[in-house]
Amino acid sequence: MEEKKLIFSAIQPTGTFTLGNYIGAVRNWAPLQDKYDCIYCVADMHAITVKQEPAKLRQNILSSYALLMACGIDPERSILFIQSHVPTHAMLNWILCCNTQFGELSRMTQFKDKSQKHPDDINAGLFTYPSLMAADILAYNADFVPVGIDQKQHLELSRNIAQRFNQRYGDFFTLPEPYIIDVGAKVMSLQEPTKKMSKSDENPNACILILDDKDTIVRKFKRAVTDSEAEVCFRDGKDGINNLMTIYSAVTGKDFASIEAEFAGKGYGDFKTAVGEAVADHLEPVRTEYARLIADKAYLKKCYTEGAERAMKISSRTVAKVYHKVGFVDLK
Ligand code: ATP
Ligand code: LTN
Repeated sequence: MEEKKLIFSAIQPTGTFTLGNYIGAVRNWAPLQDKYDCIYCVADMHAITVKQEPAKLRQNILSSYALLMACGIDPERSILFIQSHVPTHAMLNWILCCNTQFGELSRMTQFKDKSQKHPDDINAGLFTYPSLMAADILAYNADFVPVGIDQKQHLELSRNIAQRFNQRYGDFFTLPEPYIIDVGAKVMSLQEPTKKMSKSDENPNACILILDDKDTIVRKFKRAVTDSEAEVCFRDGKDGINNLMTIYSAVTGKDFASIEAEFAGKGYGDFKTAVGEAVADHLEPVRTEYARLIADKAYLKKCYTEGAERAMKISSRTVAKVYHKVGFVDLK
């Protein structure tokens, strides 16, 4: 039998997932379980590269874990774990840091954006974030990494790090490939549609959280920034409408031509309401399943404990081989 390819991805528990996280990344993870072996992780170590309040972080880690399950990730079929439970990521990170160049890290746009946003805390972890992300992926020798388009640059760096290691120490790591969807790989802010929708946006009207209730979702869409025309069509310069069309297409499966036809002669008000309702209806089952899971802490604990054990088993083999390759003395 042909061996299945391996998928790895992760998300930071920096808050409730947005519609951007959902459409661009997380909702694509469940269907991949049919065709691939999948490993998914809550990247809590990445989250502390910006300041987090400890009690809130702990809550966010658990809720992110439950949300991933509510989005269809099955912790038996796949490996679903919390990054800090599996110390091999930090171990491999160090080796990879020593194979990553300062210049490469300096070019990362996420580092530049986040250091501008948090000028009082430009810490070393924020700078070396991509090496830890490479460690996450390479610890399992993943073939494909499903992410939104904003993570493409980090993935290219992971490939370069893997390649450099392979050249220095002999072929070892699989070079991971990004797996990026066509429609919705970058969902934009509802208030500033030239910026990506982000969990950490301060303006609550800018992003839809996947646990928002229907009224909130519809209200946020009604307030979405558009343009001064009145035509629902996908065109350069119509960033707000293009974004709403992308979202509507992602949740209804309709293509742009049929969306344009559906709203021909109608105003933006009708269109915004339709998008809001479609999104709320689409997210309803996720909200219901989340409420059920988050109430069952014992079950969540069982799942993340087993997930960590399974992840540790695979990644510790990788780390032992890497330690040997770089010239460390074997302990056993
Ligand atoms: P933060 O605001 O804390 O930086 P974030 O909302 O950007 O967080 P991440 O945890 O960095 O989210 O990303 C999780 C996944 O969601 C990644 O695969 C990322 O590419 C994807 N993603 C994030 N924002 C969007 C977006 N607006 N559109 C599409 N995909 C997105
Ligand atoms: N940096 C990612 C989260 C992340 C990740 C990973 C994604 C951490 N480790 C490994 C893919 C593979 C982000 O989405 N901001």
